[in-house]
Amino acid sequence: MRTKHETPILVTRSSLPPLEEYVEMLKPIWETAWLTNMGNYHEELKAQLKAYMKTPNLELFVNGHMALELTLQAMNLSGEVITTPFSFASTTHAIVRNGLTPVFCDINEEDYTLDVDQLESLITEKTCAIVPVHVYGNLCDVERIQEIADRHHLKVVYDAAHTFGEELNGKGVAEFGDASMFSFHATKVFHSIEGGAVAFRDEKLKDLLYQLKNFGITGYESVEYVGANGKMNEFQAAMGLCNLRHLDGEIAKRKVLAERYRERLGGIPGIRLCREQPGVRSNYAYMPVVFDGFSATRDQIFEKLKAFNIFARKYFYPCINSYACYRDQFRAEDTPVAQRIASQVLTLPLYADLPLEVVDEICDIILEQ
Ligand code: T4K
Repeated sequence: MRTKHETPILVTRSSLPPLEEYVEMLKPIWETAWLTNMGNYHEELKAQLKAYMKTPNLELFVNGHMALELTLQAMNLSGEVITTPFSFASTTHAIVRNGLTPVFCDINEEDYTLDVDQLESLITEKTCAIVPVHVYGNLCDVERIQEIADRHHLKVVYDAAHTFGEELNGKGVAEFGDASMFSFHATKVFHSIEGGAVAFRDEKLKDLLYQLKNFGITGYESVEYVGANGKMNEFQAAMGLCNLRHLDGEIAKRKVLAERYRERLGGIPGIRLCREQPGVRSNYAYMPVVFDGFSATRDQIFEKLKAFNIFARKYFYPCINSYACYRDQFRAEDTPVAQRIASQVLTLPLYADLPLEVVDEICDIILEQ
């Protein structure tokens, strides 16, 4: 007889370095009393991440959202931006908060990233950029997106929040498009408590991004831009440095769990898993499962798991073009695949220290009638 977990099993659980390791990192902060505003750890983390992510240009931010919002600001865009409704709120909010107009493109059935077959039909003379999302760590069709963007002279800014450390045929994911934003939130494969970064192609953005995250200050007596406060502090950077040391081991543990989910749930009629992408070194960020014609609906499975104190999440439901804050501005029916997948998808618990037996238990609960 299966029993309810005493402590809830949540969709994820932050990875933490050994406490002593982090405490050791705090000592220099106490000695110097330098807590934020681009301190030593900030610079050290930036250098290490450039190497890890194989990217020459990178700026750190207080969180992924500010990284995206300020990158769009730095590009000085105006008009329409084509994006996906199947993402976290941040993607579209970053566009709208820059005074830009989102235009929603539907997603494909295979990996839930932008449907590139529809993309070009949405381009108008007002389009200035494309903001695709490598959702769940699934890479977009970067080649076709770039080819379309080049033909229409559009910027491409990837929301790569879920894609830290991934590679396509040995190429770091940070190398695609004009810029890519990464989230280092506590719930991510790699985190700095809160945090984020943007990798970018045009070296000229370097100073501008640095200034925009510091109120637009360009010198002791000059403020040239209407910037924001997007700085990563030293406590965040110290956590990032610690976590980076353990990252490869964390990803390896996630891989074992993700493979077990695939083994147990793959090939079951009515259950769809994302297609594994050839040439991609995955970070196993999320475990999305689509219930389409299964004996139970997504919502029934969600409740079934909840009865055992297991909390999967409906990432990303509802679609952004159905949010109350965007009421009457968009037609959710224009992106039918996104609407459908959002109503069928459940992201199952996946984190490095999740016991393999719990993965089996989750699969048993899903599969038993
Ligand atoms: N673009 C995309 C595609 C994104 O997914 C995100 C963030 C962004 C942009 C923006 O990046 P950031 O500005 O956040 O860096 C969570 C995260 O807060 C958010 O970062 C993430 N996406 C989103 C997908 O998930 P919630 O509202 O679901 O978080 P919450 O508090 O319900 O936490 C989820 C689970 O994580 C909890 O059940 C337990 C675990 N958890 C949570 C926290 C806060 C921990 O283990 N430790 C923790 O400290 O948004």
